[in-house]
Amino acid sequence: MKELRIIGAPSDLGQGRRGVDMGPSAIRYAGLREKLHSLGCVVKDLGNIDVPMPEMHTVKNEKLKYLDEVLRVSQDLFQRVQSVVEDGHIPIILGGDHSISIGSVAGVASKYRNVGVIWFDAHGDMNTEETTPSGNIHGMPLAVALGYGHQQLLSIGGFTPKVNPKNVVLVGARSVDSDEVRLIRESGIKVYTMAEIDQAGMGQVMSEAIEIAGNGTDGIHLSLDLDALDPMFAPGVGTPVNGGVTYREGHLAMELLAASGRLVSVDVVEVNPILDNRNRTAEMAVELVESLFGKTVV
Ligand code: B3U
Ligand code: MN
Ligand code: MN
Repeated sequence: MKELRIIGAPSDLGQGRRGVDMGPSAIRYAGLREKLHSLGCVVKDLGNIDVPMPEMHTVKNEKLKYLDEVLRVSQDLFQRVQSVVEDGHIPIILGGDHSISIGSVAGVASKYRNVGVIWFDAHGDMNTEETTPSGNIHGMPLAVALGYGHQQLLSIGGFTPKVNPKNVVLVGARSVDSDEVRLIRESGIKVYTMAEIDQAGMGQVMSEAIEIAGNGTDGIHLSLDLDALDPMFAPGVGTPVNGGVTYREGHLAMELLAASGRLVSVDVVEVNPILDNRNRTAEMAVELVESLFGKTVV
């Protein structure tokens, strides 16, 4: 079995509120390494990358807040993730806000040139500087992976696009901006909204998602935004949206991905301990990752 490598990316540069920079600590405190070890995984924690604090920098472009700093973080994370996948291991990247996936997807795709992506999220993360209502880069990483957005963000890793839309699936969407919808439609990615999960069931949705992200690809990258889950189960996120994935649906999704045997890397993002209820969201994140790496009942 492949070995696991934990990399912390404590960045909150990509969104409006402080707190997600503490995500990696909260997830470690919830016992990530120990629990994966108990499952029989060989896992090493590589520590955190260095991330500048927003207070020490100014916003130069209201449509791309902290662009220079996000670029630096992305470049650093790209290199770390690339070296883990080059060694043949599976990186578990702990955010931080979702802008960190610009670097992690670049790193994974540098080895697995034809990687499929399952993007678990309440949001589309398909904004660009033209469509963003907030200027927050955490609303843009899926667009960047697909080759849309600011040139400097696209150039992380030295190639664009990172992924082919025919192997990209967004699961759990229920809050998409009016101008963001156009790019989602145009891009040709597959979207499973909450309505579709309700209709078909998470089992069916994930079987299809794995088929799409896995079909002819070198593996599957999971980008797990905890706000995909219902705030009842994951209250500690920056932008909670009602009507999300339940505890049981979340676990089923991870179990089906585990069973596929196709996972090559995972991001765990948007855990905000300040907004959390006794570290419940970080604990939820750890439980989901346990299911993702093979935890079963019997
Ligand atoms: N789509 C909005 C809000 C948002 C995106 N991602 C999160 N929130 N977590 C935006 O600002 O782009
Ligand atoms: Mn997101
Ligand atoms: Mn989100």
